[in-house]
Amino acid sequence: MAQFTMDPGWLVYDPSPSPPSFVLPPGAVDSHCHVFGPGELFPYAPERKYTPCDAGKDALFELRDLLGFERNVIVQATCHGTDNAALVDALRAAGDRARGVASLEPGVSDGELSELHEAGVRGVRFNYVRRLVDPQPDAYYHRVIERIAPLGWHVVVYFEAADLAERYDFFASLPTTVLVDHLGRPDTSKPVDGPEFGLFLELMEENPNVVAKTTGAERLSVLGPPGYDDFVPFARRVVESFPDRVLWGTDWPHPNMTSHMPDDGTLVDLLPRLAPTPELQRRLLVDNPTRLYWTSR
Ligand code: 0GY
Repeated sequence: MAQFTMDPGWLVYDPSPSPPSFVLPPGAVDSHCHVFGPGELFPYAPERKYTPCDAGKDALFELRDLLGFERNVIVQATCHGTDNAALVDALRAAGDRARGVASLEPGVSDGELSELHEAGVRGVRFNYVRRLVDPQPDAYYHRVIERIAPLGWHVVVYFEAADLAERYDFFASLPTTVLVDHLGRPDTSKPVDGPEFGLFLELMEENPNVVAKTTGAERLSVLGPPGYDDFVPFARRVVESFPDRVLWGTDWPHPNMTSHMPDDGTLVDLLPRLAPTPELQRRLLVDNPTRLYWTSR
């Protein structure tokens, strides 16, 4: 049986987050969270760049219920490589209450693809963050897209803001919905109206198939909790400009945090500042994720 020890200094998720004061609308979806292991049952990938603490499906479902979400979108994390077994196990256990985003190689078999689809996977993730993975040439990702296109899945991309200029044309060329993790990781010490975030807003303006996750307050804020005040204007700008093309999620169990471990209840309590009206909240938390994950094929 494989034994894993989490990395020295790894911050473990908060085992007892506060129940939020903000009451989520009925049908709310946590659109970005992960499961890690447990390593004994679902070994971490040999090529991984970090070894996390175990954070299995039961803890995720407990958090879902405590915070008041109805459903989860579980995103394959790089510590599991392209072995999606822990993800599939969590999706099967959740039934219709979860959908998934997988990591795939172009050589994935038809059998594995249909198993993933049947379990609830509706997207594939391309991760360009070098501390997490070694990015591949564009041709590799095009080959993956050819494999998933018949299933009607979308593509999730994760990249650093400084790398957007280099990837812009590739992202703009993709034929699927392109869902961007963590607002494209803006530097929140820079102005929301500045050129760096301007390029991300331009990507959204020019490409109606680009959708943003307004996630990552805890990793992008320099000012930190409880207010994450420097993150708020970035998320709010995107929510107000593109109300039908935004999602939100906790990012539990918050891999690779070094500054602090957030209280997930505090993160939920940020929502009225990111989406200040009940209408915007409903689109962000219910309508948009339901359309993308529960009404597609
Ligand atoms: C996130 C963020 C991170 C990690 C991963 O797949 C991953 O390992 O996405 C990160 O370290 O920024 O969304 O979970």
